[in-house]
Amino acid sequence: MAANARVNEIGLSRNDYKGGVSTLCQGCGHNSIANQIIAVAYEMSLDPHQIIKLSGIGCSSKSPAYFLNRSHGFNGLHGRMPALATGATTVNRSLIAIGVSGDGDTGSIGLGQFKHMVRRNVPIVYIVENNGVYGLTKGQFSATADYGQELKYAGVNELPPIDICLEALAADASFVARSFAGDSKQVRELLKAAIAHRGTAVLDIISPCVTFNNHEDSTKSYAYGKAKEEPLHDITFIPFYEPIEIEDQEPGQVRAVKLYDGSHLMLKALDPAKHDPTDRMAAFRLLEEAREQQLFITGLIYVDENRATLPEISRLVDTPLVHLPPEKLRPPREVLDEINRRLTCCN
Ligand SMILES: Cc1ncc(C[n+]2csc(CCOP(=O)(O)OP(=O)(O)O)c2C)c(N)n1
Ligand code: SF4
Ligand SMILES: [Mg+2]
Repeated sequence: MAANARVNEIGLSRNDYKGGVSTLCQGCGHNSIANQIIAVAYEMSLDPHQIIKLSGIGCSSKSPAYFLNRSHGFNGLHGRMPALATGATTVNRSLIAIGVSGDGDTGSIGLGQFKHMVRRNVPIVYIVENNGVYGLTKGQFSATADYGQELKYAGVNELPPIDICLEALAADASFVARSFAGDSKQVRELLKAAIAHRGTAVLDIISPCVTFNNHEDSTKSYAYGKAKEEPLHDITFIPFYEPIEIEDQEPGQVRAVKLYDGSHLMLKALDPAKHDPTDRMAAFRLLEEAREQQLFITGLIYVDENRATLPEISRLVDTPLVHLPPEKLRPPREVLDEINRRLTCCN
C-alpha cells in the first residue's frame, strides 16, 4: 500500500478490496456492479475476511473473481448457489454473504433454489445481474427476456418474461429492490442497505450485455435504462453511527426506514410515485402496474426487518458452528442410539 493512500476505519485502502482484472467484455454492466461492490465494502469498512462471495454459472457468476480478493469465495454449479449460501451461512453465521447470479442462473435453471432460499430468509445479499440473455453461452433468451423481442441469433422470443422481484415477493422476501447498472449511486445505496439487512436481500439489477442484448428497443439496454428509469425515491444510506436529519425537508417528503443494524435508508419521494416500501400489497401492485405499462421503476420496493432469518428459525447458537469443538457439535452416543431407536420402524 502506498504511504499516502487513503484508508478506511479498519486501515484498508480501496485497492485492498479489488479483485483480479476482469475478463468480461468492456462496457458489460456486470463490471460496473463489481466496481460498486468494491466501493461499498471499502466505504463501509467491511473486513474482507468476514465476507463470502458466492455464485453459480454465467458471466455474472464469474464476476466475484473481479472484486474482494481477500474474501472467501465459492463458484458453484449453475443455479445452485442458494444451497451453498444456505450451508455457508448456517455453519458460520458471522459471515456476510454476497451472492452474484444472472437472470439465467436465477430465473431459469435456479428458480426453485432461489424461491426456497428467499422463503427461508437465508442471510445473504443476493444480486441478480439481469441482462435478459444467457451472455456466457452466446446470447440465448433467458426467462426475463422481453416478449416478442427479436435477436439476430436467438430469433423471436415467444414466451412472457418472469419478474425476479415479483417472484421474490411471492416467496415472502424480506427485502426486494430493483436498480440499473448505469445508476451507480443508487446501486451503491441499495447495496449498503442490503448489507445492513438481516435476511435475504434481493437486488434485481438491470445490467446490459453489450455484446448480445444492448439494442435500443431492448428493455435491458443502456439506452432504454437511461431514457426510461423512474426511480421511486432519491435514496441515501445513513450508517448506524451517523445521526439522521430530516427536519429541513418538506413534511411527508422524506421517510427514514430503519434497518436491522440501526442504519437508516432515507427515502426522498420523487414524482409521480410515492411508494411505501413497508406495504407488501402496495409492492405487488407497483410491480404489476410496472409490468403492464412497461415502466422501469427502480429503488426499494419492499422491506420487512421483522421476519426471522433461517439461523434464527433454526435456533442456532450465537457462536458460529465452525468455531465449536467436536464434543459440542456431536450428540453423545446414547442420544444417537435413542434417536435411531425412535426412527427404526417395525419393532
Ligand atoms: C447444468 C448446466 N446447464 C447449462 C449450462 C450452460 N450455461 C452456462 S452459463 C448459462 C446461462 C448463463 O446466463 P445468466 O445466468 O443470465 O448469466 P450471464 O452470462 O448472462 O451473465 C448456461 C445455460 C451449464 N453450465 N450447466
Ligand atoms: S457476453 Fe454479455 S454478459 Fe458476457 S461479459 Fe460480454 S457483455 Fe457481459
Ligand atoms: Mg444473463
